[in-house]
Amino acid sequence: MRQALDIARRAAVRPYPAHYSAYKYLFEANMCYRSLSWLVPVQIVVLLVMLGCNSGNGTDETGAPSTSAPPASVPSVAAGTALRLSPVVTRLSGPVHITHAGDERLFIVEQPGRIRIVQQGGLTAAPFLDIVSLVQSGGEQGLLSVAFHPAYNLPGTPGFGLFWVNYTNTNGDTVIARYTVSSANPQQADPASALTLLLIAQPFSNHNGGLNTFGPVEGPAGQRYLYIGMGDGGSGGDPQNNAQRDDTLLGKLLRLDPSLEARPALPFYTIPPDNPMAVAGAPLGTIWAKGLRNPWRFAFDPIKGDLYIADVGQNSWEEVDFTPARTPGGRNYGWRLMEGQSCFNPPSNCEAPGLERPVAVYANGGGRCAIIGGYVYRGTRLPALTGMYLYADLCSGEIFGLTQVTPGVWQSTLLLSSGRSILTFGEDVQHELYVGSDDGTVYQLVAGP
Ligand SMILES: [Ca+2]
Repeated sequence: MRQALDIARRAAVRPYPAHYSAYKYLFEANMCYRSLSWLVPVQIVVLLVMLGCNSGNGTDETGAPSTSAPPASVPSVAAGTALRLSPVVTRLSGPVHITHAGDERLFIVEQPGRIRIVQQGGLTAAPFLDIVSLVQSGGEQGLLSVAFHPAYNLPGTPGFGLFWVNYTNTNGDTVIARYTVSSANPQQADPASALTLLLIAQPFSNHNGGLNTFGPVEGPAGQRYLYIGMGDGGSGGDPQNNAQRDDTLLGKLLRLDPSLEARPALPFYTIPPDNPMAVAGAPLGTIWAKGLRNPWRFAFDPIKGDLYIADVGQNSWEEVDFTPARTPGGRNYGWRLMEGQSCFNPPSNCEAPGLERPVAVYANGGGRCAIIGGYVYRGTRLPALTGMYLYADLCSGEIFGLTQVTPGVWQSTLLLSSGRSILTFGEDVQHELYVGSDDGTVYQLVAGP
């Protein structure tokens, strides 16, 4: 809780740009507070600063109810899927990302700027990486994720020992940087190995996206590309219309080939030739899809390669966007024209050719505030969940499972009311799932009442 207070305090004193005053920030806080009055105040302040919780700008976004996908509120539990959260490690500082490097270790990203290792059930003493001095942390800023090269553990291959982090630097801008593991110690990264691939200016402190992850095998030589989720730059309502513009990386899903053999020199990546704007070159050629507000977490089905994006909504609707494997790039997921299934800006007649509709939405309110995307379950310990896409709500702590019951027809089921503030899901090398909570604990999702 002390850490949580520190995060809130730092967020409150952050020197916002003149057009985004501290008053505005507090206003947003109040907006969110009203829908969260069942929580104690300290928790609320921490929660709302994550993920653009109700970053309203006074615009009326009372969208019409969904026309197809129903709110994910069905309080039923499928037979045999009684779940609970089993603590794995505690006393972490903002566990915002949980992943693996192709071996049995869990890597936990702590928001202030550390990557920790869990091995044989315990946290190793020394961080794998500590870049606290480079990171501005608090609210939606910080060290937000890490992606290990798919061949990270294969000595002699070009991907050996490489990983890419996504963080907010001390100017408040997004940095995508590559690091290398220490040549002497596999439990430590080499902090001097940093190379910056992308430096993306952030006009506001919120909506930084934040996930780096590798997609399925896609390239002609079997490459797996690095995908990067970028928020719309922040404030509320996307005032710069970044998500719909083609001249900024904000509000986009990016896709690039970061392999060492492809580009050992600046900018340390190449642009896949089938990216829709590849001819634009670096960096705009990295754009893969647009129309996203704050895709804090997205995931590829490890078996099918389908893409699930959980896009955090404005004041009304949270959404899941589904894209089948091998779909060409250039998709437009709708924001700020639409929020969920409803017009946002303009408030009516917002339809444009080719807008992708979400496959699942749920309304804010009733304790719900922001979607936290998870994974398609492909582990073995919870067979009833196989093939189901799990997601959660940051504030309510509910965990849902989304299934395509027949082509084009999707159903969300409430799997667990965890009672926790869920910051992220995580996956280990066996595809078992975890959640990170703002109580500083990483839990494993296990069977049992
Ligand atoms: Ca959308």
